[in-house]
Amino acid sequence: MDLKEYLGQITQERFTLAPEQCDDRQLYVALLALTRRLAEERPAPEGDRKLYYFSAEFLMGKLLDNNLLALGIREQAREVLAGMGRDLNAVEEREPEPSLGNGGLGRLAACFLDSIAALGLRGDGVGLNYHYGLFRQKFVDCKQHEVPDPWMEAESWLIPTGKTFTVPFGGFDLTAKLWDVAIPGAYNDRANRLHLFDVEEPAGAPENGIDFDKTDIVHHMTSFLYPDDGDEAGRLLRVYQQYFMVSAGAQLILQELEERGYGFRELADHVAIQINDTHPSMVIPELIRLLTVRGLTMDEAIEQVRRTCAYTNHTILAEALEKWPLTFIERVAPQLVLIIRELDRRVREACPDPTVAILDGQNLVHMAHMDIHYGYSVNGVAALHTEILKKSELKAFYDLYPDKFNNKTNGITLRRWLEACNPELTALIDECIGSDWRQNPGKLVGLLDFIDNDRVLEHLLAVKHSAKERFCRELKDAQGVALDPDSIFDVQIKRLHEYKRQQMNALYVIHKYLDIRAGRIPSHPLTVIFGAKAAPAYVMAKHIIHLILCLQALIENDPAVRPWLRVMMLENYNVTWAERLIPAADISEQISLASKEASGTGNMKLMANGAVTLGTMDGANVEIAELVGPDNIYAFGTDSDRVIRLYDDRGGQRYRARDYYHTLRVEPLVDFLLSPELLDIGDPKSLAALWRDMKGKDWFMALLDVEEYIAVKDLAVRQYSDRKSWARKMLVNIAKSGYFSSDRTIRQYNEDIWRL
Ligand code: 26Q
Repeated sequence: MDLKEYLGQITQERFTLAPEQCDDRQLYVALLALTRRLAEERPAPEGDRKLYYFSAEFLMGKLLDNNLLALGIREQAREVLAGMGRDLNAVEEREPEPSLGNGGLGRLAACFLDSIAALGLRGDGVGLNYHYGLFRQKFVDCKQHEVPDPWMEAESWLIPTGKTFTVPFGGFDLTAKLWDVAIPGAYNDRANRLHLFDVEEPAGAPENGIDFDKTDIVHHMTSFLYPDDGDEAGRLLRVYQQYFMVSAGAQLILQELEERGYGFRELADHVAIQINDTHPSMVIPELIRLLTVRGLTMDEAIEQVRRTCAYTNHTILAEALEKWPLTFIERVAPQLVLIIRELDRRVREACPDPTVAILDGQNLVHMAHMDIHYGYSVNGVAALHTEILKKSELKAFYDLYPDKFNNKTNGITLRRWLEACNPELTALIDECIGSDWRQNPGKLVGLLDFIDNDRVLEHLLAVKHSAKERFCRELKDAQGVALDPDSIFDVQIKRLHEYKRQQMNALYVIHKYLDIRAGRIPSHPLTVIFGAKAAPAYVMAKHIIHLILCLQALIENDPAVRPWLRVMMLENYNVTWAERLIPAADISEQISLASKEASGTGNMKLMANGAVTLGTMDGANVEIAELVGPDNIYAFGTDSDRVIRLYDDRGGQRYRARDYYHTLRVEPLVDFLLSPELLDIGDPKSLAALWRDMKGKDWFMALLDVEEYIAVKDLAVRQYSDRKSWARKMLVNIAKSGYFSSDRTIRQYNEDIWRL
């Protein structure tokens, strides 16, 4: 194929223009059409067993660059454009980012689709096509505001399939219309699909923020991901969404099974379903229902489903473990109620322990329990997390089914998170060790041969500096703020949650601010960068955003402090911002309260781009620490065993925030929230609420580790000045990041769970 000619054909068809006459937007539309066509034409990978990955979120990010790369035409496209005096990057800027996810779980699903396709495995994603996404974040008066994020344009990656399915809700039927996004595999000529279900008549965008009539289910089914569940209508809408997704998805699976020429009694031989957290768990009773409608007995249907479904757990936070009142299911999908009762009855018959039942005393349906009893695999997402599931959170289940439990440490696609987002580092790696590491990321360890090579170390520092300069330009263009690329970029990017302890990082900023004001100047200027969205109804998370934005405003206007310390909270942090910022990061903040972060995946992305982790022994940080060794990570904090004991009521060891607050070093930092200078900028009510919570409750124990955190971070800042030694740390981190390729993770899922 002559790419230039093909592009010319498309711009003629669409705009009656030659490519040279098109503006960036038109070139984007033409490249989108071209890429979409090439991907769409690819056949599915071979194999008579097929995976369906069910997830409420798919945080795909922009797709043009990634798809050009997978199709093997990225360099060609770049050259064709360059030949016309145009820049592929500028064209790619025009693409809107799909807003179909929220955080780690959604981005993991996207990395997995990329790897499944790259490995030539047959596996599709199943989810919903949210029109206004999660929300777009705006900052007004140092506070987060939410507005709809209408990312879909007339020209998009969505392929109309013409397929529809009828979803039977209590009292009405609703048509689910199927759209597909093609997922081309790198290194092969096949493509999988992401199946996104939608309603036929979606509602327009709400006028007033993200408020809408949550009882208008038919039109708002696919408006937002995680609509506000502060009231019953919102909670019900979530259950409607979940059933809409799984019923349509289950019908699609059975339709494809028939088309492939298999009988319904052969489901488990030809299909694997991965349930990404509990949001798609109703696929279990729904499939059982559909199979019995198609002639299977209850026993047969349960057996097929039990051999088909596998469940991934992403959290041990109690508030995230879904429990729905059976009365909700009665309203939404009454046909599932008898099935769920029957599933619960069988569990009770087999195991007397009431804590493993599906229905509890208040008739709440424990979704995870259903997954564990009626699936064949339960996996955690990092070694520590899986151990905690087995030893404490899900111990009763582990005792029942030890063979079902397994660990699959998360991974990231290095195609997006290194090759595409950091071309200069990629070129340096290629220069050192050749290009094999792409298909065999373990080979990145070859970089260790260069640990004493001054030229490579200097080159590495230069690549980092240039990424920082690039980020500064992009930030200046987008948000008008000019940062200093010579300062240390200290980066914390993740959803806002108390357990992730952005508030502890804010306390460090206060410490540094007070130090500088007192004349203690740090050895190197520091820029503390945050990116985070708070769930709209999560009040404490919003207080923390407010605090960070107030600190940012305070320091921006303080000429004595600003040369040494800056705070920057990015507005509307998303995949695109992550791709810009991660190559530029020096320090990777992974400071969750040990035991609470199941894995983390940003930690892996930052490591692969040469940032040094400053973190607790939580989630995959533990595995990072083992790989890089103590000299190449700044590890600190209370370990997970002790944290678990501190939550325990017995033995009088329970954590009390005030014991840690009333110390010489901590009290002034917390009390700074009520200082005149901060109250002058911020909302006194919000700051006081956060202050009260921190000193009196501090449920996620920020004060427990704050002193050690400050000491270790100060050490990192000091050691940054020894540039050669820092470059060695960077090199070791990059060299050891191959283990975290999602290609490795997917191979393990396939070998141990899917067997495609
Ligand atoms: C729960 C109840 C009701 C409504 C919504 C939810 C809900 C929504 C989203 C619960 C959880 C989520 C998202 C969880 C998530 O993103 N978890 C992250 O998953 C990553 C991939 O495994 C891990 O790396 C992170 O550690 C984990 O926090």
